[in-house]
Amino acid sequence: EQPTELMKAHYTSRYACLRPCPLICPNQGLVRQLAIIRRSRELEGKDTSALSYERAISVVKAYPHKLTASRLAEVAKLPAIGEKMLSKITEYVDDGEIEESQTIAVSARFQALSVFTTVYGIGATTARALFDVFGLRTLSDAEAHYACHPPSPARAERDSKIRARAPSLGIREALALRAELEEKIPRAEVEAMHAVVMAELAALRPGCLSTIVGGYRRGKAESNDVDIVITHPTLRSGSDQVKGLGELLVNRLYDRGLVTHVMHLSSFRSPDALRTAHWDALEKALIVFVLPPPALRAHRRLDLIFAAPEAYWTAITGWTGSKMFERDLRLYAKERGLKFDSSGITRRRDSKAYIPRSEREVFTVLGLEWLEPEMRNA
Ligand code: DCP
Ligand code: MG
Repeated sequence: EQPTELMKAHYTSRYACLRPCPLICPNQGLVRQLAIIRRSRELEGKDTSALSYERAISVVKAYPHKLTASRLAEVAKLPAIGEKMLSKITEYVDDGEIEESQTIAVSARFQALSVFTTVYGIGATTARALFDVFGLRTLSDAEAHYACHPPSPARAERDSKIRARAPSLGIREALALRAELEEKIPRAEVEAMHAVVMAELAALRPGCLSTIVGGYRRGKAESNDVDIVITHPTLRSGSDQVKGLGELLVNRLYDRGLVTHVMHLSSFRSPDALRTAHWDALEKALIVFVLPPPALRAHRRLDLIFAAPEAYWTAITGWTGSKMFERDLRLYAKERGLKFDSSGITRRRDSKAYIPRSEREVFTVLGLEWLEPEMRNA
């Protein structure tokens, strides 16, 4: 892939939301090696270090040239590239690999923690407890463990509050579905899922608008889940209508056998609902979906986000990602006296709300140059 003029003009920017960043960059090998270290830091609960790696990776992804020894002096001056990061990058340029990445990748601990966290509901902290406290090493260890350890009362209590007929996805169910939920979803299937959901929604409420967001919108060939932002021109924000629509749709999908589990429904933030700080006031349904026959009916993770028309375009920008793009978008807005999240843009000093009527307007209000979703892979 040829780096674009746009990439060459902006790759030194401090904010990921200003750096055009393609899905595949000229330095994918380096990105892969740094990502192993980043993931290891995350699994070990070293969040500050993980974020340093994530920032550096994002800067490398936007770098428009193949990295060679003669370019290291320039790379040293890029944002987020400190001494330690530069020495890793130098190691890669010299040897074609990073020793620490190799050591981590083959370690039993990294492999076990990585596998444990592929189970929905098992985060880094739980994974470490399984490894350190219970001495578990494999998925069958985990299965045996959870067969005789019921979920915590707090978790069971939260699950019982979900306002849906479908059962929640406990650890045991997540373990049983793990192989399918781990499969990547090709674009054609993402589109088929979207079509089915919108047809069911149209039967409940004709005239809804929707956009498939997340990695699909950024051009990924395969996704881990499907994210869809939904609105209706007559929905009033602040009323219970948006909430009602999410609930109605999930229950209808469940009755038709298209939803098997509900992990989360509502805009209420439960402490362990998501593993990261990313949240907003929008109504969300995080569910497990299966296509109707004659499709293969593999279980897929599906996130539905419901927004009033005023919040539709910020919801689309906020859920298109990437995560790094979103993080810096919020920081960039803050720097300019604004507050961005998926539910809207407000001015900090007097809480004045801006109502963008397109995604381009979201960018204009924030003072950002337009970036195609395919270039938001920071
Ligand atoms: N998002 C975010 N922070 C989170 C979770 C989500 O900013 N912690 C936003 C940015 C993400 C989008 O929502 O791109 C969708 O999140 P996903 O976790 O579904 O990630 P992707 O869709 O980007 O990739 P994939 O689903 O293929 O893993
Ligand atoms: Mg996604």
